[in-house]
Amino acid sequence: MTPRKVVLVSTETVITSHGLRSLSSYLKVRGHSVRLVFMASHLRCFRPEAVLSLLELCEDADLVGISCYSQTSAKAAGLADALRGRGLPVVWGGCHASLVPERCLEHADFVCQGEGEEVLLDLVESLDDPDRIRGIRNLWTLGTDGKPRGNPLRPLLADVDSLPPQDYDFSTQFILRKDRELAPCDGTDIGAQSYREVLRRLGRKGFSVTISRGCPFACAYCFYSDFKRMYEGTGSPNLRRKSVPAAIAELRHYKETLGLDPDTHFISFDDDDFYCRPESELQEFCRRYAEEIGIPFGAHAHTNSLSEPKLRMLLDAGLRVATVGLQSGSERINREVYRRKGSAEETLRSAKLLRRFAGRLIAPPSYHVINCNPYESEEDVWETIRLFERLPRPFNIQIFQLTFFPNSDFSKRAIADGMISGEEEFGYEEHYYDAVSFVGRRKKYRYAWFVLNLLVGLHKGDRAGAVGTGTLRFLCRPLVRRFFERNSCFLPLLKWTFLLAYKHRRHADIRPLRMYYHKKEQV
Ligand code: B12
Repeated sequence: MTPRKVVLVSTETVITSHGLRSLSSYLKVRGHSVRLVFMASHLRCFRPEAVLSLLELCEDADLVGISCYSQTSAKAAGLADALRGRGLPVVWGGCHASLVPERCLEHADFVCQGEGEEVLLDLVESLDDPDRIRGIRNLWTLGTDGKPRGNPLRPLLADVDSLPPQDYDFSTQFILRKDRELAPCDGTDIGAQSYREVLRRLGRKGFSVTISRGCPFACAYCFYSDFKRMYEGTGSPNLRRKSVPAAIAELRHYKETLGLDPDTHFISFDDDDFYCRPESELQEFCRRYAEEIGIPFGAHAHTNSLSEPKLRMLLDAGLRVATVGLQSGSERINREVYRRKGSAEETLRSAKLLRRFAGRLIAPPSYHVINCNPYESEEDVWETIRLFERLPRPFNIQIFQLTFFPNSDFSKRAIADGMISGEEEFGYEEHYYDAVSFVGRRKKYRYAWFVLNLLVGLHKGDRAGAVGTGTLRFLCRPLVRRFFERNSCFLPLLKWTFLLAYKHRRHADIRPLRMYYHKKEQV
């Protein structure tokens, strides 16, 4: 097989890119040469110099792959057009391409739907044979009639242990500097996005990784529920966990090749629910992690998976930051709208459990909450606010505005239910921290949504996120609520208060990281 030159480009604003790094390694171990390009920029569209710089880098490529989430899909489309303008064949993949393959095919020669390793390899190895390309499963191409044509999906890889570690060979990686020019990656750029505030304050370097694929749940607002539906009938397993030996071997690989050090680094496990492994498996993982890796870490949990035995094991292994998906204080919204298991009482149980072990964490537990959901009644929003009052302090609240993704089941349902009118209200091109944009766009209960947004950050002592507890109590008074609800002309006042308070919010109260592996604290 002729070795091919492939360039893989990400338009995401962070350079974690687990998917793209995995694709790159998969091709490299099969003898192809790959360059990874991170077009990380917060601008709404790329500067012409940046596009030119990419075109230069791709000059001799046999194939260019583009990856993005829906957020930067417009930028990805622009790059794909420019690359094709130079006669370069372009394949587009990732969750956005999986949701709207026909739309992406307007800008690319091929679109990969779903998991990409085997698909990309098949494509790279069939570049001279259009007939073979047309038969590649998961691939969308234009038929001879000029209409988009998608092949059936192959089952998901069952053996995730066989995947090589993600590609962190900086000598073949490039990053956009100052929004203008591509420069070689120097390794200082890897980071754990999920805990960046914690890391900044600790002065530690982050590293993000996942040791599973998929999620045991299928919450309606997450792309993963669409992904599960797409793969129905293909005989694919839902959640694929790396075995303990394979996970540890991969972590050791990163530790050795990237010089990750327990004294200076922190690992962010990006798995949707790190606690979902069976207890015996988690115990084995934790034992080996403490012995062989020993780097403090953070991990996400679903309230249903969090249990005392699991939490103890993880703390002994080095868990120091815990994040938990709470989403809404309203059981109705969690169950009927988000299709999430778990009641408010279970959330409180998990919160109490975390509170008991708080001394072993370096930051208070962090709860994730979704705001600006048009399905909520105003009372549902206040119920979430009231739930915060019942959670044991201190804790940290992170608020994400509800985003609808194009062609997802959830957005179709919301349109059919009359909750949103169309794509102009989806908000997927915005950052889901951008409260002002979402509240303005959705309009429904601007007052309640603003108050909830004000609660982002640390809840401790007399603080309730970005405001004091006294201010919160004042804002929740029925008279004040009624005043703002009736006199919407005063809402901009609240918006500016929010912007100011948000700017000065304190995002976590962090203790210096203790050398837990020298001195094990007792709880
Ligand atoms: C880990 C994670 C993060 C991490 C790391 C992200 C990263 N780039 O690695 C962090 C915390 C940084 C993050 C951030 C965000 N995230 Co996020 N994240 C996830 C999570 C939990 C797992 C993603 C993952 O690593 N999957 C495993 C890898 C292997 O899969 P993959 O990336 O999809 O790649 C495979 C295929 O898609 C395909 N593929 C991908 N690219 C390409 C390219 C080519 C050419 C081909 C052929 C194939 C191909 O092959 C890959 C390998 O099989 C998912 C939820 C989930 N369960 O999927 C959400 C998810 C991906 N995130 C989401 C969102 C919205 C975001 C943000 C935009 C949120 C925001 N800020 O507003 C940011 C974007 C980052 C940025 N600013 O650019 C959405 C995306 C939905 C959508 N339609 O776009 C998801 C699906 C969650 C949800 N709400 O539904 N995220």
